[in-house]
Parts: sequence; structure tokens; C-alpha cells
Amino acid sequence: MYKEELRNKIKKLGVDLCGFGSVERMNSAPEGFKPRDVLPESKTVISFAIAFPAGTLKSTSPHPYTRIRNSISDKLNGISLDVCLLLEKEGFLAVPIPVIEDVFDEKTGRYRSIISIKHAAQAAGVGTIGRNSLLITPEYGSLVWLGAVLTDYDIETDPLLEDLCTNCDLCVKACPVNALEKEELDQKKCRDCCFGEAGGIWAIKCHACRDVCPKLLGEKRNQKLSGITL
Ligand code: B12
Ligand code: SF4
Ligand code: SF4
Repeated sequence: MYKEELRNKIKKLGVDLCGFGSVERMNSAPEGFKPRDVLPESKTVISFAIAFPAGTLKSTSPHPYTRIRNSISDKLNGISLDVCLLLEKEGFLAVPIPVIEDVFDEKTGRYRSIISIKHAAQAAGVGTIGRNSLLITPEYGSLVWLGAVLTDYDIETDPLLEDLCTNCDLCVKACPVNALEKEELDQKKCRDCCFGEAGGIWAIKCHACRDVCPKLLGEKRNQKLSGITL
């Protein structure tokens, strides 16, 4: 299967962006959280993204954003499964990276995905990680949701992108609990502020560092949403 044929097949599963990166590009990940710690045979990380509906940010209720976050995560976990089945039919090993689950890293005291999905996306040339610690893509800005699969299929790697963050620091100033003050996000401060209850139901109550970013929407979406001020 050629690279572009595979990319098209993955896009047809319902993603907006898809890229391929060699796992060596993720060698500087923390110990235990490199692709080969998870799949020793892996050669390529496949990253894919779905544009997150921008209207949710306009809502005065946190529930539409939270509902979309839960549904889009289920959708991406399903697409990851389909990508694995597709690759296995072609004779390759493939494992999905859970879309929103994390584990506690005893060595650093930080919560981590078994493979950081935004670092995977950066390694696959899908976007670059901004000061707000989120992946920014040229097409759909940082308002994307991410998935990834590791495979032993040696796919030609896509080029890395130039840094898309302008270092304007608006995200740092917008954080209500100063979780972005230091280079590394203060996970506890962010989690305590971000996750909670609204009207007795669990909800995501903060994404200010996302909302204020001039790179929130990206080139493709800005045109469609012109006139909408977020
Ligand atoms: C745990 C988690 C959280 C935690 C901790 C966040 C964090 N930054 O660590 C909390 C609850 C606070 C959180 C909050 C949010 N999250 Co969150 N979260 C995750 C999750 C499940 C794991 C993230 C992770 O592994 N963090 C640990 C590492 C990456 O962070 P770190 O310790 O600071 O790492 C440092 C170094 O160790 C090193 N490093 C670590 N890994 C690697 C790998 C390589 C190759 C290299 C070079 C370096 C390196 O670089 C870092 C900088 O110093 C991911 C989904 C996933 N499967 O990856 C979603 C995810 C990052 N979250 C997401 C979002 C949107 C949010 C929120 C906006 C809330 C929301 N859900 O809407 C806020 C934003 C907070 C922020 N500014 O980052 C999205 C981001 C999408 C995007 N465009 O980037 C993700 C990717 C979910 C998804 N599948 O799309 N999140
Ligand atoms: S999600 Fe909210 S609390 Fe977390 S870093 Fe962003 S602005 Fe700060
Ligand atoms: S708000 Fe500015 S500094 Fe923060 S991520 Fe966006 S472009 Fe980068």
C-alpha cells in the first residue's frame, strides 16, 4: 500500500488531517514513554486529527464542549481501531494510543498518555506545539482533537512544520490559575481549574489558553467562520 493511498483510506474514516513520522523523531520523550517502549517493533507513528466544532466555545454552558469532547474522543478511539484493522489486513502490526486516558509517571510525578498524542502529531508533521502546550495545525488551528497509532510499517516520513506559535504569551496571561507560568504546565493547577461539576454534572470548565490564541481556528476554518468573534 502506497503512502498516499493509506493517507486517503485513513481520511475516509472521518479525519481531517493525517501525517506519518518516524518513531526516531520521538526519541527525546521521557523514559518509558517512547514509541518503542510501547511497541518495540514500531517504526512509524501515524497521527490524525478531527476539527473540533468552534461553536462550542461560544456557548455560555460548559456542557456542549464537554459532550463534544467525550463524543469526539470515542470517535477517534473507534477510528484508531479501524486504522489498526486496516494495517493488520496488510500484514503490519499496529497499536492504538488511547485518546484521553493517562497514567501516573512515578519518575516525574506527572500524568502522561502512554505516548503523548500531541508530540506524536508534531513528529508526524501535523502541527507544532505552542506555548499553551497545545498542538497548533495550519489548517484547523489548535482547535483539533487528536488520535495516533504506532505501526511496524516503515512509511516514508512527512516533513516537520515550522513553529506556528508566535510567542505572544496571550495564553500565559489568560490562564486564571497561572498554570502556564513556567515552561512545563502545572498539571495540578490546570486539572483543578479545568475539571469539575456544573449543575451536578461533570464538565470541562476551562480552555481559556485555547480560546485566546490567535492560532485557534487555522487557515481553512477562519474563512468559513468569518464574522464570528470567539
Ligand atoms: C493528561 C492530559 C491532560 C492533563 C495534563 C496536561 C499536560 N499538558 O500534561 C490536564 C487534565 C491538566 C489536561 C488539560 C487540558 N487538556 Co489534556 N490531555 C491529557 C492527555 C490525556 C495526556 C497528556 C500528556 O501526556 N501529558 C504529559 C506530557 C506531554 O506533558 P509534560 O509532562 O508537560 O511533558 C513535558 C516533557 O516531558 C516533554 N515530553 C513529554 N512527552 C514528550 C514526547 C516527546 C517526543 C518529546 C520531544 C517531549 C516530550 O515535553 C513536555 C514539555 O516540557 C492528552 C491526550 C493524549 N493521549 O496524549 C490530552 C490532551 C493533551 N488534552 C487536550 C486538551 C484540549 C486539554 C484542555 C484544553 C482541556 C480540554 N480537555 O479541553 C486542557 C489544556 C491544558 C494545557 N494547556 O495543556 C488535547 C489537546 C489537543 C491539542 N490541540 O493539542 C489532548 C491531546 C487530547 C486529544 N486527544 O486531543 N490534559
Ligand atoms: S485549560 Fe484553563 S487552567 Fe488549564 S492551562 Fe488552560 S487556561 Fe489554564
Ligand atoms: S496564544 Fe500566542 S504564545 Fe500562546 S500558543 Fe497561541 S500564539 Fe503561542
